[in-house]
Amino acid sequence: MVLDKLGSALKGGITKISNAIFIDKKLIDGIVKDIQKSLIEADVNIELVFALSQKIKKLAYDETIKGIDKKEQLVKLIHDEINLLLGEKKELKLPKKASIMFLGLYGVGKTTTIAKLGLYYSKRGRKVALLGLDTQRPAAMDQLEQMAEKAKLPAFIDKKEKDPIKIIKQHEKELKDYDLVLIDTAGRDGLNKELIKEIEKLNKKLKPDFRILVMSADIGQTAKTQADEFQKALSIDGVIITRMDGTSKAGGALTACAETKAPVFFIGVGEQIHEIETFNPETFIQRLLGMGDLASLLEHVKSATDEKQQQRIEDRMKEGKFTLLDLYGQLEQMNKMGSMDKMLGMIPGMSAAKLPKDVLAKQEGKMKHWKNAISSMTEEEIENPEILEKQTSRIKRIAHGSGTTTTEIRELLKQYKMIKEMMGMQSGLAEGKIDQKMMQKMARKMKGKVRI
Ligand SMILES: Nc1nc2c(ncn2[C@@H]2O[C@H](COP(=O)(O)OP(=O)(O)O)[C@@H](O)[C@H]2O)c(=O)[nH]1
Ligand SMILES: [Mg+2]
Repeated sequence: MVLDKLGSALKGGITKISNAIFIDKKLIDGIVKDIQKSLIEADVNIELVFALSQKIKKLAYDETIKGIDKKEQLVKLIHDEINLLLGEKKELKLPKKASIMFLGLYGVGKTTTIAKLGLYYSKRGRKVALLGLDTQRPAAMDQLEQMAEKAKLPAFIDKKEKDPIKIIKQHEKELKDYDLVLIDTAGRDGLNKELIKEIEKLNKKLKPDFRILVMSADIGQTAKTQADEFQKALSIDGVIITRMDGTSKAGGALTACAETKAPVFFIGVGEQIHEIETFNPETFIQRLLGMGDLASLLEHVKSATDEKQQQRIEDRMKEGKFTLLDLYGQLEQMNKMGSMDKMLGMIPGMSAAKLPKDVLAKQEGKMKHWKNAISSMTEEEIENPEILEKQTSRIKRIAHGSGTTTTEIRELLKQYKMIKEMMGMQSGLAEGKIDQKMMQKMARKMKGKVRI
């Protein structure tokens, strides 16, 4: 589908928020960065992107909102803001008998869209006729005729006449038998005076119920200027965006229309005659997220956050069981240079193991990755890291979700095991099971292995 990358960034962000044990600055900064990158890649206006980022950060850093409330509010905020970017849903409400005039520059997909819509509405019980008024391009009438044939619709054209008003007059009577008339007009390279004059003339003669501007998605944010210009010169009722299938700039075109408040009624998603869809921001975002509506998104957050489970982990920590969560806490503390020394200092015999400063610096970067990896784990995995060794698919999932490598996660597990062992020895020491000498011997042995 279009905007795949944007979809996976949003989905990834929401999943990370749902699964995270701590909503900390690093997690949020990472998510915001991913969303920003994909929105900018989709050609969304940079100011809108930064405004969205600021809103996410402001909420995330708000200390007064905690736990699951914060998670829910964050997910809702992302959902609603993306929805706003895409604009409000506005349906094209056709009366029983209607005519629509299509406007647009050369090659934007007017003729194709008219045939697509003709088929769309005839399938829904309308008696549709196509009227060809593009007298500018030599093959325009043939093209409309061929496309009408594909859609099994009548096309009212004149291959020789150069004056569109005369073509209208020729067919005026017959067209009265149809309840939906779709009118193809000529484009130009740009919106010049000649085009405006011609459309005004046709508008006066035909008095169509709707004037719809056709634009191609590959113009991206320029859609805003184009919609504005057409709106100023001739009043338009809405927009159809074609070629949503073939361009990375589709996000730019959609959000630009939302900014100008020009409703997008349909989107063209391919060259084939059936490849047209009504545009509804809510269903569009549901498809981007691949996760139903807002209610089901919030359900997803709830099911990923089991508060009782979280409390249990905390209780067990108090009992002295060493989980990855402990390690996470330790890593939090260790963001400051040298704090690794302090931790080692807590273990008898290890304080002697003075580490060179560059080793510590390197370790800082590694820790950031570990922290991200732990954020991507489930509670079960944090509590029993042993299951990760048994199921390597879990390691892959965590690496993928946290932007780390499986090697880094394996290393984290190795460190966890060693520290756990040391902690065990420490408590053994306290209970008098291990003597100081033996402890120091072990510590020296570990010095080469524990790369912290
Ligand atoms: N991929 C894709 N191509 C489209 C779409 N709509 C139109 N086209 C193609 O765009 C080209 C120009 O279309 P046409 O209808 O002749 O544009 P017009 O000059 O505005 O009438 C044709 O090759 C169409 O097949 C769309 O939604 N997706
Ligand atoms: Mg055409």
